[in-house]
Amino acid sequence: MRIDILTLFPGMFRGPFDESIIKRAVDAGLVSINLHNIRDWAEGKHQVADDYVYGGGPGMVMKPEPVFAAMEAVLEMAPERGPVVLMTPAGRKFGHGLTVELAAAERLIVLSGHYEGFDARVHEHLATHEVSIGDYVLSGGELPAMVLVDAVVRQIPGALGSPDSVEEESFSAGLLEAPHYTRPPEFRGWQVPDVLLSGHHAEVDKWRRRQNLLLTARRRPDLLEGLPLSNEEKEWLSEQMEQGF
Ligand code: 6GU
Repeated sequence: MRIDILTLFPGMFRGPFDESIIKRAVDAGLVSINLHNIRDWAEGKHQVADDYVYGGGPGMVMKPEPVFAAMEAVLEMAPERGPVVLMTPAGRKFGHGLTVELAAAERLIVLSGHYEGFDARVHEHLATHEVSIGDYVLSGGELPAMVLVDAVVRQIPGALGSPDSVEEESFSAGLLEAPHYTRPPEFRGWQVPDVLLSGHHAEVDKWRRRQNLLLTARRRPDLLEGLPLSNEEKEWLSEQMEQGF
């Protein structure tokens, strides 16, 4: 997969992308991540990329010309085509479904705005998707772009150490994930649950599944709607709920 990111602040991405799973996926040749500074396509001695808002109001907006020029140049850099995702707090809320959709693409282009965002013509004529990462305002689309790219890259087959890891992760099963423990078996008097030390894989799986159900019912009951639970699980869960969890 080829990922291109258009931003005024390519330096912000370097730390997060040079560590851990993203770095491993890049080093393994599973994905290439290409950062492009929109300012490189801005004209004039000062390469100005932003301007005042028509009609008045606070803040600055990113001018269309450098963004369109950057996009056209970046498209020419490789033959593949794919989604163009514009990060904006007014976008559709990012979630697992879109992560999987984007991870299936051969190419992904991400537009990260700053200031008050992009001129509306960028939204209308360059973006295929407008995406927000949640109901809070950030200073720019850079951190959201990193969030999106991280979520997408870990879905690429082979990006995680173990092939089971993606499948096992909470949102793939639609549930929040059970707590994990490591050694020692007792720490400051707090015990690791016996079942995890037992070596009975079937029992461990059952315990984890039930912990997942319980945690989800407590914290995110909305996620349980429409999930295929067995009758046994439904009964067990309603028992727990009757006992006030
Ligand atoms: Cl995508 N951009 C900005 N600036 N703020 C956000 C966001 C995006 N998603 C949540 N807050």
